[in-house]
Amino acid sequence: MLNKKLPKDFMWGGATADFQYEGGFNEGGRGLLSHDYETNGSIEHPRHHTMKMPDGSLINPRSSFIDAEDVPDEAMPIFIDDQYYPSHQAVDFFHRYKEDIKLMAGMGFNVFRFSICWSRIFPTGEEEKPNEEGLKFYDDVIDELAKYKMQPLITICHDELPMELVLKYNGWASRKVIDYYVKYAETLFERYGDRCKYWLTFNEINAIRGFGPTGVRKSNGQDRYQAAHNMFVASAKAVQLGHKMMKDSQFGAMYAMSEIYPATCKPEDMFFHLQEHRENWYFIDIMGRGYYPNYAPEVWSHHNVKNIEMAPNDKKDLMDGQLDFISFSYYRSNTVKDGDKWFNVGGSTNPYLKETPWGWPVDPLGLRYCMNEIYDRIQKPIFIVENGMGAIDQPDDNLYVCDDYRIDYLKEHLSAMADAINIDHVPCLGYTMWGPIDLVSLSTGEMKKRYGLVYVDMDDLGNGTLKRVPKKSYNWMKRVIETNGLALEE
Ligand code: BGP
Repeated sequence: MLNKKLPKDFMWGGATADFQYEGGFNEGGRGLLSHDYETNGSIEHPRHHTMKMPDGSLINPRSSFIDAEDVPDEAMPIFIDDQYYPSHQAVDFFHRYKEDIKLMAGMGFNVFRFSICWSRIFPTGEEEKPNEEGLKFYDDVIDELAKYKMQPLITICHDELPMELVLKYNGWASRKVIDYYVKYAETLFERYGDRCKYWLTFNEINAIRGFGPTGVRKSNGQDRYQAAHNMFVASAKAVQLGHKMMKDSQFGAMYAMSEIYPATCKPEDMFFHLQEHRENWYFIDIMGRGYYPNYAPEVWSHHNVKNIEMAPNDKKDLMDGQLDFISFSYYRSNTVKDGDKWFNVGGSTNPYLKETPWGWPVDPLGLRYCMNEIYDRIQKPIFIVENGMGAIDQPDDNLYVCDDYRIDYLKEHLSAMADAINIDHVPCLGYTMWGPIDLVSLSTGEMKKRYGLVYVDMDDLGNGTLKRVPKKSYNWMKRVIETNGLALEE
C-alpha cells in the first residue's frame, strides 16, 4: 500500500462563492451583481437574465455571466415576479455563518476559501468610500474562523462584477474597471491583511475562452480577450500592491482545470489536443510566468481577435505581478479530437470513464496528471481549491444522507492527490473541496446538484427550513483530516 499521509502543514478545507452561498442580497447595503438577475435552470433549461428593451419588450439572453450571448446595448436587466433568482437567498451563509463555520471546524478544516462580494464593499463599484457594513460582515466571518484556528483563503473576484460596472463600462472590456478593481483589492488588503495570508485574484479566469466571466455584452472573441488582458493587468497590479502592503502574502489566481486528453493517437488528434491545451495554458502562462507566450497569436486566431490593446506599462506589470502559486478547480477531464470546436467541453466522450448525472466524467487519475503537468511547466507550488461531485442526494425522514458515492469520489481523488504529492513530489499547499455545505450550482442554478458533506434542507426554488444536517461523508472527511490522509488507506 502506498503511503497517503500528507505533509504536516497541509491545508484542509472547503470552498464557496458569495452569490451561490451567502444570500442577503439586499441587506447590509449590498449593491446588485449581474448574478442577482440570473434565474435558476437545469441541464435542459439554461439559466437566463430577463432584460427589458426600450419599447417594453422582454428578452431572455441565455447567460451564466451576462456575456454568454450577445446582449443589445439598450437592454436593461429587470426582475420578474414569477421567476426565482437563486443568489438572493442562496443558502443564507449571511445569517448562518457561525453555525456553518462551526460545522466546518468540526471536520478539522484549517482553511476556508470564500469570495468577498464586490458589491457588498463597493455597491456600484464606483463609490469613493467602501460600505462599512459590508466590510464588517467579513470581519466577523474572519474573526469567527480565527476562533477555530481556520485561516481564510479569500477570492477577491469570483466571476462577478457590480452590475453598474457591467452596464456603464461593458465590464472588463474597459480599462476603467482595472482601477476600480485595484481600489477594491486595496480596501480588502487594508482591512483584512493582518489576518489573511492567501489570496486569489480571480476565479476560473480561463473560462473566458468559453463562457465568462467578463461582464461584456458581446460574446465575440475580441471583447473577451481584451477583457482577459485587462483582468491580467488588474491581477498583476493587485499582486504587487498586496506584496507591498502585506509582508507574507501569497497570491494565486484560479483556473478551471479539466484535464484534456486526445481522443486517439492519430497525429492530427494529438496536434489539436496540443492547441486546445494551449488555450488553457495561455491564461496560466501569462499570470504564472509573467509574459505573453509565443503561441498567443495562434490562440487569438481561433477567436478572431485582431489586436489586444496594451498600455506602455502593462508588460512590466505582468512580469512584476506574477502569481506565487497556481490554484485550480478540478472536477473532470475532457477528450478532444481534430475538428472539434474550440472549448468543446464534453464534445468527445471518453469510453473509459463513468459520468455524473450532469454528464461530467469522473477521472481521479486526471487530477494527479494535471498536478504534475502544472508543476512541470510553471514550477510554483499548487493549491487545489475546488473539487467534488455534484450528485442527487436522497435524505431520509431525519434529513440524513447516506452518500457512499460521494465518499468514493472524494477518496479516489484525494488518493490521486496524495500520490502526486508523495510519489511525484509535486509541492501542494492544500485542498479545499467545493461546497462543503450544500449550495446553489453555478452552471444550472439548481439546489439538487449537491456537493456538500452537510445537507441543507432547501429545494430548487428556495423552499425548505435551511436546516443543516451532516451527511455520512461528514464523519468520513473528519477521519481523513484527523489522520492527515492516512485514513485514505483504509
Ligand atoms: C466552478 C465554479 C464554482 C462552482 C463549481 C461547480 O466552475 O468556480 O463556482 O459552482 O464550478 O460547478 P456547478 O456549480 O456548476 O456544478
